[in-house]
Amino acid sequence: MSRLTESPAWNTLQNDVARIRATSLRALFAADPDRYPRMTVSAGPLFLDYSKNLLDHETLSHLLALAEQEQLPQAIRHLFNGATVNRSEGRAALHTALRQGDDAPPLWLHGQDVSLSIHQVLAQMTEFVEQVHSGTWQGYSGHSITDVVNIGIGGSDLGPAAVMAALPADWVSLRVHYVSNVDGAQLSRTLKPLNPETTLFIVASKTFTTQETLLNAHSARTWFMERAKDPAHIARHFVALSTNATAVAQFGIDTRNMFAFWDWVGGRYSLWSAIGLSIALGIGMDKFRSLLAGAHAMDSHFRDAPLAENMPVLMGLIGIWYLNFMGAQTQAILPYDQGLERLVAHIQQVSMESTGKSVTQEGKPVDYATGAIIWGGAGTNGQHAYYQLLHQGTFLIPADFILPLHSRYPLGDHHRILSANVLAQGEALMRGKTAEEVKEELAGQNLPPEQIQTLLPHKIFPGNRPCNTLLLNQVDPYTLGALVALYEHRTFVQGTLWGIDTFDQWGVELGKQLARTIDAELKDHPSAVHDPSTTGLIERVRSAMSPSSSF
Ligand code: G6Q
Repeated sequence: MSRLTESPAWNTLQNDVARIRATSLRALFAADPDRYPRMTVSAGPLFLDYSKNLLDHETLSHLLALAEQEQLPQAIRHLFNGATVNRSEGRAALHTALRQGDDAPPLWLHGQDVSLSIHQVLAQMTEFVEQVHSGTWQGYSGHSITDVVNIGIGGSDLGPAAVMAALPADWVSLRVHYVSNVDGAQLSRTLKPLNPETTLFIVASKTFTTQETLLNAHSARTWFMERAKDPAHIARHFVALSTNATAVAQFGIDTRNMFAFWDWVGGRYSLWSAIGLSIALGIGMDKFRSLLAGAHAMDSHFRDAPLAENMPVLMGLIGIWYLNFMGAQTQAILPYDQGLERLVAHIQQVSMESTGKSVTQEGKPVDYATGAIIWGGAGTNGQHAYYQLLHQGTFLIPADFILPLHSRYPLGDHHRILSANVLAQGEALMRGKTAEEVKEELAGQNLPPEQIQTLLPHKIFPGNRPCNTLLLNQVDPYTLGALVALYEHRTFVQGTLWGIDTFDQWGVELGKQLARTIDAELKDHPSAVHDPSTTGLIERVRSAMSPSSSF
């Protein structure tokens, strides 16, 4: 047993489980006519209904007590003040400072005013975006830029790509493409229709050492040079977003064309920094600032609202309730907005890379679950695919439904029907359908009793399956900023209560290390010792690469 699992607040919650298992959402709603108004909360442009969760007011107060016991309010203050919350890497995590706006007071970190540096880079971005949009920044043949290719991976790709996918195409003044995968297919297919004279490459890499990004950037440069010929033209077509000026210069990008950020910006929390340049080029600096302002609205709410009315806190605690006490392992994110589909992958990274840890900040093994498996996709598509398992499967899967109240693409009855579907799914998961209800329904269809008996078990829906419903007015940069920041802070709440390092990611290292070894073997014949399976597979891959291969 650890300090956390032996603690009074944890024990109280464990004792709540039997009471909650013995009741049902139907019963909880019947017992409290005010359950819906009491279990809704607004934050900035977002509204959350969390009343369809498997908990009562007592459980909620016990979860809040756990948050107090684990000193969440202090942790939030530390996060905003620039304390070294990422202890294993000895860093602050100051993504909140990136979105404070122009009137932000100085924020000192290691003798440097972070606010000042942020504003300098924002000013540099503003000037650059203005030059590209006005056509003052021209390609090597004197034409304006029409296409931007962001080359980056993980945190240097997912956030910006998710934001751009969410926003309406007619807001975008340049075509923005994202290349992340080292699979050459992605770069080749992206470059095929592009004109090098009017294409700008953004090499986005915090470290500027990431194998995939550097290889894609080198291949993009080769493609460009085959057409532009003169290396002097690179300066008009390649810019870098990085913390590593030396490596940027070594790659051959003029550091005057580099937009800096800092080690206190975590990769998956970096879309608000220079890493957002592709967004700013796509939608303009004003809308990029609006994205920052939306995130700032959520930051202010998270920092200032009491825990019991704090949206990220409540969502984080509810997630902990399911994972640590009710036996859930996964969490579905289900936006009812096609443009938000890529947001699922971004939230997945923010959450799973941040909380997929099994030791505490002090390096002690945990004896409780951490890091839910995050997955999902856009509704209504999922309803015709994996929702079957949500409704009648054997796992408890809490779901977050996300619905914009107004569509960016109003078209006949589409949005009303989309909305009806998401509301129906929440209700169906919660209510289910009892044996009596099924019998009555089947009897109404005049089916013979034996057929009713056969069908009955298949048509019962156990119900009692929880969800949150998040409403937003419409998808715009401000709302999106708030939505992404909500999930960032929800993740921080969970990481804090689990006592883990939310901001490191050592788990990605081993695969990278081994890939380098195996790549050397694929090139120059094996030397390292592997298990028989890996050795056998290396052999097959290597022989398939030999020119004489018929594999
Ligand atoms: C995010 C992770 C990871 C990172 C990528 C790209 O928090 O650290 O996803 O963003 O590995 O790293 P670079 O930006 O350094 O290329």
